[in-house]
Amino acid sequence: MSVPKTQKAVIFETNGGPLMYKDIPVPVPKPNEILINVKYSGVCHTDLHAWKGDWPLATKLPLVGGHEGAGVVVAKGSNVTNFEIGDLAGNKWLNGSCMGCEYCQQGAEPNCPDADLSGYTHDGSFQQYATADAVQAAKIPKGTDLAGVAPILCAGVTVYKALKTAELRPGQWVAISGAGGGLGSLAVQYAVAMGLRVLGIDGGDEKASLVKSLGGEAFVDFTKTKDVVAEIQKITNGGPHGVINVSVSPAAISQSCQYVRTLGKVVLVGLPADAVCESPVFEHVVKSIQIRGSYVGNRQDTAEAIDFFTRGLVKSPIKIVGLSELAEVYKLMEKGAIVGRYVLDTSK
Ligand code: 8ID
Ligand code: ZN
Ligand code: ZN
Repeated sequence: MSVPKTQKAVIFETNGGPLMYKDIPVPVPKPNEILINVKYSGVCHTDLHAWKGDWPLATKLPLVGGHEGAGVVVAKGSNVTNFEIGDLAGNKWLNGSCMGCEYCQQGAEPNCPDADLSGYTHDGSFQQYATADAVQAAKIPKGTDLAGVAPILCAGVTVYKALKTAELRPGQWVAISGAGGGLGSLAVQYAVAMGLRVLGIDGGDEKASLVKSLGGEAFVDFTKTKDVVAEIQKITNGGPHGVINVSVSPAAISQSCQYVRTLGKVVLVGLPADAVCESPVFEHVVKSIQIRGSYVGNRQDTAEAIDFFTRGLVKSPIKIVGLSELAEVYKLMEKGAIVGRYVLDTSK
């Protein structure tokens, strides 16, 4: 396969600075890396955090963002044995980890203190050709719809792992807070596929109908409901057994500790800047609730999450626009106005 010397990318030089759509050199894979010709890339809210630089972790600069890239392997380094040219592969958030620490050793590679992150510490998928560590790169089965699978590479893997972290049983209630966004719209479907009863929480009629169409049994509109806690507890007859927090609202996250059922589990996933999850100690103890963090997923979680997609159990509610339109996507995302997920076509 012939690989050009230059390519289109969206790159920024300072956090919050101009998002430049321009020609940059095609990166050369290191011995442990593959080069992916990215066809489509999802836009995760994490990419917006990275561009703004609002997390307590510095980004690489200049930076090409993006970590939901789906494409074709067009070159590989001399040590790579698990990918062939022509295979389908994906860039995901965890680009690489040390593989030697206590956490890597037990398969908790995302928790590695030396984790290398696509679109954060390593140039990501908002370019036509992106490198990826062959150990962590996602394997995508031949014939898979690349635009549809793109959001699975971060959003899908993350919510699937978060649902496993909640340790719920079929027939129990799970609330998805932020259900109409990128992670939320996939969380609703993974939860339904796992046999759970889903209550979605988000704002606006479009998000309500999306959540219902994806199998959500109930929806609470936080912009219209006077007492969100009481309403959720009424619908679920005492509160959901688990809550997956994928909103970017600190208030919504703290609120989930109030409406969760006795013995229930609150899972933290969304990462609003400078947020604190407040849980009143008395109720926390008497109800014996648990608060757990969940951070993307490992290679096995990735393979399982992709399998749900390729088997048709989960669909990606996507809108496809050109790579050059990333700045407009960020504007909509900042307002909470995105229903489902935006995916960038790198040829436009
Ligand atoms: O591994 C992880 N923990 C991980 C992986 C991937 C993404 C964490 N994240 C983080 C992102 O960095 C971001 O902080 O998850 C968060 C959500 O990412 P997203 O799904 O890509 O964002 P989105 O599409 O903008 O969806 C957010 C939704 O939250 C709703 C919005 O309306 C939107 O639909 N929301 C808000 I903002 N306030 C709400 C509230 N009070 C609310 N929903 C319910 N109640
Ligand atoms: Zn992400
Ligand atoms: Zn490690």
